[in-house]
Amino acid sequence: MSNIRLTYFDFDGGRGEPIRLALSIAGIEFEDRRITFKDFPSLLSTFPLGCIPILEMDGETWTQCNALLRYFGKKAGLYPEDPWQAYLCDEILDIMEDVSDAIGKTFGLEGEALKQGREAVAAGMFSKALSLLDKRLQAAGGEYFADKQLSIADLKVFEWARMLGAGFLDHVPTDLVQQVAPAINEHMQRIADEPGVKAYYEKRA
Ligand SMILES: N[C@@H](CCC(=O)N[C@@H](CS)C(=O)NCC(=O)O)C(=O)O
Repeated sequence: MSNIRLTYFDFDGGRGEPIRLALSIAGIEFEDRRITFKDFPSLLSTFPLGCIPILEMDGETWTQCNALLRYFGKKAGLYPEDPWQAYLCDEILDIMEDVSDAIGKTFGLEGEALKQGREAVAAGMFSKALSLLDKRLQAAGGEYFADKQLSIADLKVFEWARMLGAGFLDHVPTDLVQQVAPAINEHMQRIADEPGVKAYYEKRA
């Protein structure tokens, strides 16, 4: 019986999914608590900062997706030891936080406001981030973002690109990644074939 419980929304993406993936690759058992968007408001007061993911472990509740991802990423051998390579990995994680913040502002919008908001994010922050990610990937050798091997930066970008392609976000073109950053599209397909990633999704299916 695991003493780790991760709480996040019930979809395979966002800030929670890379942590699920890192836990799985590290071989750490955890309870995957998934909550619906509908139930979120009634549970809000139980989250220390009113947001998720949260992770319960050893009788305490822990927050901050990137800190959690780094912690379990280190256990999984998915975080560089070299300080510069670690920076390259961290920069990507924080770019993805800016991306999450930008799209987060569109949740709750409806109708034309949602459409306009989403289109602005797609043409703005999403496209800017994709261009920068593309540039960083090429500079790192084209295969992985840091250390010439799989790291949590690859997992984080992979989850986002995968979610965009799946059409999870209304009004964001599903071919945005292909259009703006072909190298990130190829990266997504390659990371999907990494043994630990493949094993996780085979188990989920
Ligand atoms: N700094 C936090 C941000 C977490 C966050 O904003 N989570 C979103 C979901 S991806 C959330 O709970 N949003 C609902 C809200 O803030 O009301 C982290 O890194 O974990």
